[in-house]
Amino acid sequence: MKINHQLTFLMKITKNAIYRLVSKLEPKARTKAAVFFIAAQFIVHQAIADELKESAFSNYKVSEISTGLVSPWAIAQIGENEFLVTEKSGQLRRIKHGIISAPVNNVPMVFDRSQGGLMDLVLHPNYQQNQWLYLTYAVGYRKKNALRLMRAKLVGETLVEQQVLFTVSPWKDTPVHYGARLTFLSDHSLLLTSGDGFDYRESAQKKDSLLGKVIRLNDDGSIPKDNPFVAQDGTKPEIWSLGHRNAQGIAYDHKRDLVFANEHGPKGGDEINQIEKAYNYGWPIITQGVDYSGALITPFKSYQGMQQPLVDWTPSIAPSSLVVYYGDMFPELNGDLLSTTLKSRELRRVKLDNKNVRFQQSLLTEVDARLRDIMIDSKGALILLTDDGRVIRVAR
Ligand SMILES: [Ca+2]
Repeated sequence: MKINHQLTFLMKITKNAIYRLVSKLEPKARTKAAVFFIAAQFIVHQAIADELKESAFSNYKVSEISTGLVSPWAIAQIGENEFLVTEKSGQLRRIKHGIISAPVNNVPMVFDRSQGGLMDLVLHPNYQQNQWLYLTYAVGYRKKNALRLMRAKLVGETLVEQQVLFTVSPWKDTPVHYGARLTFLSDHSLLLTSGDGFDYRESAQKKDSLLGKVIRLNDDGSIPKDNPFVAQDGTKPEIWSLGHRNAQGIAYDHKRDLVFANEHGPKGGDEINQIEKAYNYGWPIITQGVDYSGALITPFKSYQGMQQPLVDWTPSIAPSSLVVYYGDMFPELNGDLLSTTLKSRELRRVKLDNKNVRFQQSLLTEVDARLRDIMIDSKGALILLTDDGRVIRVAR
């Protein structure tokens, strides 16, 4: 594990420094120094053991809440034992005490093809008072489609008061790389990830295009006045940050007041970025990855004015959603970034030390599934969606 490497490295430096000091001492003092050195080594070894023990994620139970969903994409909790879940082909369903309902009525028609369809589902921070559900989905057809954001209320088994809030422009003719994840910030504005559409990767650097961006809107779809490019001619005022490829996880960390997003790289170069207003995250000018063919995308791995990722995953693990864990059930995970993955069939844990990565760990490999979405339930348990149609609960 990484942490082990760091501490071992530290020990080596300390050891060399001590040898240099000791060699200058009188014989009697050397004996004392040797005793001190052995004690110091013991303390460092103990520190490694403590750190590993303290950080271990164990003593948990994996249970299945439901099975039989078809390509579920997102899940949100609406009651004690009640969830809403999207299926990519266009169904919104309730799950109550594990029982999956018939599709909710009046869900908008979606463009269901390849990576497009009904995608994210997030509750307004004041959902208990206002009942607003936010949904993202692909609209259009093969030659002209786009990512759309809408909100609505679920009354009985029907979506009512539907409002289309936003549609990404320009429209595109590829059914892939939508992004489509949502998170609310503390001021109740929201961030939406918009993918580069695959064939339009150069657009990720263009401020007159909404492809390859993180977008910020107010909860009613209007454009916040403090967005970074509202006053610039020839730019899209919805842009919050640029240079993204296909971000499928975004999370607001309310304790640190930071936003994190993960994104798919090409072959290699998957990333977690800490998202800041107006920052450029580099795609496709900088990346650690190469094209699927193995061809070089760019000669640059760094470039002035472009942010390096907080985490680079080369080879790719295919990150699909992201949360920052806070809860009473698993204190050892508090403040950790938890990223579901498709390709590497694990939950990737990233422990931070301030804004730096302390270590990473692969969790839940025994579930052995492509993990599509994660949420923390009201008790602090982890709720996971698998591509093979299960809702899984990880609890203690
Ligand atoms: Ca990047």
